[in-house]
Amino acid sequence: MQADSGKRYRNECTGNALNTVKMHAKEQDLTLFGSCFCPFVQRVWASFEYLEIPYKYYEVDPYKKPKDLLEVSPKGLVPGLKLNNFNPPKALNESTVILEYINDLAVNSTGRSLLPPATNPYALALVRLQCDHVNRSLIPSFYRYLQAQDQDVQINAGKEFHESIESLIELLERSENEVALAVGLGLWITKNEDLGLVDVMAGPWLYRATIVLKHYRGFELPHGEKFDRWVNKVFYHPNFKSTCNTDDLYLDSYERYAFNRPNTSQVANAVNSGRGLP
Ligand SMILES: N[C@@H](CCC(=O)N[C@@H](CS)C(=O)NCC(=O)O)C(=O)O
Repeated sequence: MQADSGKRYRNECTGNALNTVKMHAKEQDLTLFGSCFCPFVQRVWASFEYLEIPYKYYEVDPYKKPKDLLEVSPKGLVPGLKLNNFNPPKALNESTVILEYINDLAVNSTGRSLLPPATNPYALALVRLQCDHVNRSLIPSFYRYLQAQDQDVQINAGKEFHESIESLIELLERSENEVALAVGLGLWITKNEDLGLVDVMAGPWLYRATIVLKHYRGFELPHGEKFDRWVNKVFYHPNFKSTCNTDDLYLDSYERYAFNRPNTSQVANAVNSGRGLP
């Protein structure tokens, strides 16, 4: 059993993510309020890169809740998005809402999209089913597993996380089998090289699972030809990779979850008290 070494979460990006921060330091119409370790931020951040929408990246400490963060995100959670082209500026919060917003902006400007075309409502609905599963099952089970302390609870939580990944695979296969035109279905589809909504929705937790759950819980992602190929396509996609930090940043930042320190975060408190995530 490892011991809690008291490491703190980081507040400065490293590796590829740091290079990307440096390239997005100039004022723009949109400011992304982010924190280097945060998977909810990474969803939006990788999407900004993919959609080719100009933005400024602004690092904040969401646990200190600075005033400028609270102005854009009422609970002081990252990501937040500030819309500087309004006077006075407007703001949005919630990663899924911000994602839909910047995707709509892109459809009307750069022409890029993370989603199937609006002319294919069934394909869109299948992608939304995948994303709903990620939010309501994959993400809560990731934190339950990481925060579980007793060994038998850990074993069960690990099974639950594993099963949640298997259910996601079924939903990915369903879209592949049921939708003829694969545009917008993301990297699961063999010939697709474009990021899709489910890739950015799930990718940040799967990525952290390979580093953090592996280190603290000895977890391995399930293996299978199609799943391995998908996961690699997501992790090595240039727009995902450019928002990844070095492994040490995640190991340090998640130690507080792995030892379930009191008051780690709003997410950790929600998991401990059996409430839905904030
Ligand atoms: N539902 C939110 C969750 C965002 C979230 O929980 N972000 C964490 C960082 S990973 C945070 O800001 N935590 C601050 C806190 O716990 O006070 C979203 O999807 O944007």
